[in-house]
Amino acid sequence: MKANIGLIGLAVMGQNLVLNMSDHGFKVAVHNRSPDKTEDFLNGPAKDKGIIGAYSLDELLSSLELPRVVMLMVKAGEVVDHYIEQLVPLMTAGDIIIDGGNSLFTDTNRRTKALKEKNILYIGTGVSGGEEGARNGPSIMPGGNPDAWERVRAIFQSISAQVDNQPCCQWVGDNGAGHYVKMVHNGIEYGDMQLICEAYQLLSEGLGLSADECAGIFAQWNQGELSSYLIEITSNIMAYKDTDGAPLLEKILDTAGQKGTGKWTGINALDLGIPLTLIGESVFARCLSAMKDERVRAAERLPKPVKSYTGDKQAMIDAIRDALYASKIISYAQGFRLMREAAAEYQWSLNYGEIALMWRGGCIIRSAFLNDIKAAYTENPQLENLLLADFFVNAMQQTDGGWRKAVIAGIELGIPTPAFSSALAYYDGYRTARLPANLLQAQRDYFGAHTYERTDQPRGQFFHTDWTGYGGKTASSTYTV
Ligand code: NBP
Repeated sequence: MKANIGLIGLAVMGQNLVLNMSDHGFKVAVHNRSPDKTEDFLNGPAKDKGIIGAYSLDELLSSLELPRVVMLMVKAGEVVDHYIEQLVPLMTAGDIIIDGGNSLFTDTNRRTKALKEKNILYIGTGVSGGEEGARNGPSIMPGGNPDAWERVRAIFQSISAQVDNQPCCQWVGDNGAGHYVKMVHNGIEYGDMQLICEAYQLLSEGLGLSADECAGIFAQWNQGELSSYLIEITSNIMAYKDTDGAPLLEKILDTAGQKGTGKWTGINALDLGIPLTLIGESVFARCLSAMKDERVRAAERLPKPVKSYTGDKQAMIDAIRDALYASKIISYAQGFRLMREAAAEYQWSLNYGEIALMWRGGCIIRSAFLNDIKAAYTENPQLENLLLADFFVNAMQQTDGGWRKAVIAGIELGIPTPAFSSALAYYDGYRTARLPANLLQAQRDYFGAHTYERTDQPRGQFFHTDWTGYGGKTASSTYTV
């Protein structure tokens, strides 16, 4: 019997996806660069599951039913191009290559178009949820050549997470749309994690609460509007004890790593001119944390406010929860706003409600809150910004006071809250009809003759002033600052 799908790359994600497919009744053939890993897999976790081992690409392709589907779960970047180059000469028109790694969406744009010319159908798909998700049901975000979707739909929608009997997997859009949405998902994950870390530092350092007390607070928060996988595991982490009975969390070095998808999201937001401040701050917060030795030296030289919190602790705990919830809303509003811009820029027709549903299960950012986002887009699919949906207008009103109180406490106590406070600055900027950019435009016109529009003249008319009396009357047309 021929296999329904071939998978290349038997590291943690590949192995678990294969086992997941096999459990759902699909016959899978596997290949890995290092043959010993294929052997170990077939004799270990895949034993007696009828999975076919292939030790060359020829062997892999000849074990597949037509049209052939080959999924790559390998290191993103050149390795993907390398496999595509090797596979294409062995394939025939209508065969499908899927890249399930964390590829940059522009690479997926390029690969989809190049393979279309060769009549090979390409899918670039985000797969979220790490090892556990891959094994038991990830969130899957496929995009690429839509002609490939019907052939792989049943496999993807069976192995994905299911919430309310709906698969956390729908077709996202053309070319790199799937990898783009996965990239934004990862950026949002950076933001959610940073927000939780800021709440943790305010609770532990600001209010002097123990790890167990913090664990209890997060467990409680997990019952309400913040209910999510990340809040749940945070509570578990805080309660976890090392062999000596002390909280393990307090012994973990405070330097964060990253693999680049948060940075990609920030770079794309800058390219598209969309404020994505919370994710940007979250990436920078990881960078700052990584400067450990320098921070230790700076801590000895630079004074910290000598103040401790003396107010009502429960009131501040509630304020920190409000700050976390309000900032999270800002982060998702910014992320969805970015996707809206990307859809226009790259000619994708993105379904924002479906995207929220796909993220409800399997992935790291799964949360109850995504249902509220779905509801907002169901009510108005053309919603300009999530913040303008009635539900979120109301949520911002409810949390405004607590959010400001928590940020002020951080400022007074010298505890950094880059995501809480930049989210607040974005919010205050977004809801301000008149910003000081009039002065900015005047400055640009003063030193570079960049011109400005006037409030008392129609939009689109540009004026230049000779501010000093000795400048010329010519406006700049190419020099831009
Ligand atoms: P890795 O990203 O660590 O990739 C390991 C696989 O790539 C192995 O099969 C390895 O073969 C192969 N490979 C490498 Br490395 N260099 C190669 C080369 N030059 N030629 C051929 N094969 C090569 O595995 P992973 O963590 O399972 O992730 C797979 C993909 O899924 C990545 O793109 C990752 O970003 C993405 N992803 C990972 C997670 C996660 O939680 N780990 C979550 C979501 C998405 P070998 O065995 O011979 O070394």
